[in-house]
Order: sequence, then structure tokens, then C-alpha cells
Amino acid sequence: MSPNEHVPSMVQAGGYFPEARGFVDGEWYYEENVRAVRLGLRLQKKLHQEKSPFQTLAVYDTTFFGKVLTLDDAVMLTERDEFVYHEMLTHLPLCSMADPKSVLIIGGGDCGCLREILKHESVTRVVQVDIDERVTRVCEQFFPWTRQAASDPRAELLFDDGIHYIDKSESEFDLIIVDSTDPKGPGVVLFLSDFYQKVARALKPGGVMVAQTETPHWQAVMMGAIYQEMRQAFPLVSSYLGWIPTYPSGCWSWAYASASRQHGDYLDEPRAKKLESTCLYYNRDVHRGAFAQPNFVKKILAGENPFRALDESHRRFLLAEGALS
Ligand code: AG3
Repeated sequence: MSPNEHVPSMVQAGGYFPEARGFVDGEWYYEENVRAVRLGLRLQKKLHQEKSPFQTLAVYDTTFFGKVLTLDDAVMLTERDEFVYHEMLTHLPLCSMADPKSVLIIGGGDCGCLREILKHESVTRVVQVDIDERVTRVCEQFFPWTRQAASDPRAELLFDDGIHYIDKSESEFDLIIVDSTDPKGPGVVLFLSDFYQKVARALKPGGVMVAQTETPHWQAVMMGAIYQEMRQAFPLVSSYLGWIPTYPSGCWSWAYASASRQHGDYLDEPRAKKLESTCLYYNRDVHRGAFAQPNFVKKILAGENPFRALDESHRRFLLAEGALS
């Protein structure tokens, strides 16, 4: 059992609410979360769909959001707002370091993170390990940045299980970025303390891990459990927020974790300033402000569930409906 009665283990959290599911209905694509809320994107047409050995990939065209990539029917990116996610997962940690040289991306097959990392001249090596080569190949076909980023001489693209790769790595990276899908199915391992411990070992002294950690609005229990797992591997863990309209609830969180580095210890002002002109989201004000936490998020990070009564009543409803086992 979990040491904190309010925060179930990651495994229990996984079953707390059903996973996201997506479907096309006429000219709309809907992503449904916790069987209670749907986001609808108006479609132009389906450009691609396939089943890889790992997941179902689809690319849609829309007039408003541009092209949209889904994996297992969850929205991974749209051309309209992917900049938020990719800029926040890369520039925020990279501008928190004086001279970052080596970066590892776990996941990230669409190469959005890679594209942003390559803007940093000090970085000489970026290893990207995504289990599913098809994500990269399909994105190369539909998103203009993928091919360009993937062919950069500083980039090393491996198609392998991130856990295998990180097992063999020790004190190698200044920054490790976990650009994963939701914690479900085989992807859950990327949210467990065992994995985070391996990440901690693969970091150089003073290194940082950042990871996507879902939404505090619909997934308080899940988010609390993720941070609990992380704290078992890293003494210093904080969380930052950003706004991504096509992700569940639109409010997204990321973790900033390290053995020795506190967020806010350092910001390379001149480098961040130079970078800002290439960004649509990231700037120095956003960098500092992103760590400000609304009270309900503070509670989640402290292991409480501010929506406990509502969550429990929804669970009773889902149980009666047979949507939970
Ligand atoms: N990573 C996935 C974020 C999770 C979105 N979840 C959802 N729509 N249910 C995005 C990968 C982009 N490089």
C-alpha cells in the first residue's frame, strides 16, 4: 500500500479512471477523458491510419488545427499548439543550465523536442530512443520539421525500448526528457520509480530530468501518484504548468527533477533572451512563472486529492455502469 493514504500507487492510479479514448463521428474527432468530458476537433479528412506493432497511429487534416497526430486515439500534437509542449519540455531545462552538451529523449518520435533542442548551440549530442519507428516515419511524411531534425548530424535516432537503453547508460547526459504518451498499457513503466531511478543514474552530476505528467484537472489521482514515484528516485522534484488547448483540460504539467538542482537555481538570461525570438511560448517570464502553482495543484503535489468527493462519486457511477472493474 501507498505510504500516503490519499495517493494510491501508480498501478492503482492507472485503474482509477478509464483511459482516454478517441473516435471519429462524422466530421468531428472526439477525445474522451475519464468517461466524462470530450474535446472535439473539426476534421477535414483522415490522411493516414495504421497499426504498428506497438500502437495505432493516425494523422488527420483540419482547417483550424492543421495536421493532428493521434496515438492509440489520444491527441499527441496539432500543428496549432504543439509549440507549447515542445518548447516547455526543452528550453526551460536547457536554459536552466550553463553549458548543456548531451541530451537524451525517451519517446519523442515526432521529433518536436529534438527540433527545439537543436536550437541550442552548446548541445553536441542528442540521443532519441523511441520504441516505435513508425511514429518517426509517419511524421516525416506529414510534419515538415521531423525529417529536418532527424537528419541533423548531432541527432542519433534509436528505435528501441527506452528502458533497455537507459539500463546501459551511466553519468552520460546533462538532460533527460521523457516525452511519453499517457500512463497506460505498456507505457506505464515510464511513470514508475524503477525507471526514474535508472534515469537518475544515467544523468551526469548536476543533470536534470523533465517529463510530461498529465493534467491536474482531470487526473489528480494519477498526477499525485506520478510525483510520488518520482520522489522515490529524485530528492528534488518540482512541477511546472503550461496551456495546451488540444490536450485534456488544456492545462498541462511537467516535472523538473534532479539530485542536486532546484528549479530557479539558475537561468541563463542572455541565452534565453536570444532564443525567445524563435519561440511562440517560451520566454524568461514564462520560465519563472511556470513554477507558480495554484492551490489545488499544490495539494495534488502534496499527495492530497482536492476533488476527492467528486472523483469518488464519479467512480461510483462508472462502477455501476460497468466501466470500471
Ligand atoms: N506526448 C503525449 C502527451 C499526452 C497527451 N494525452 C492525451 N491527449 N490524452 C506528446 C508527444 C509529443 N511529442
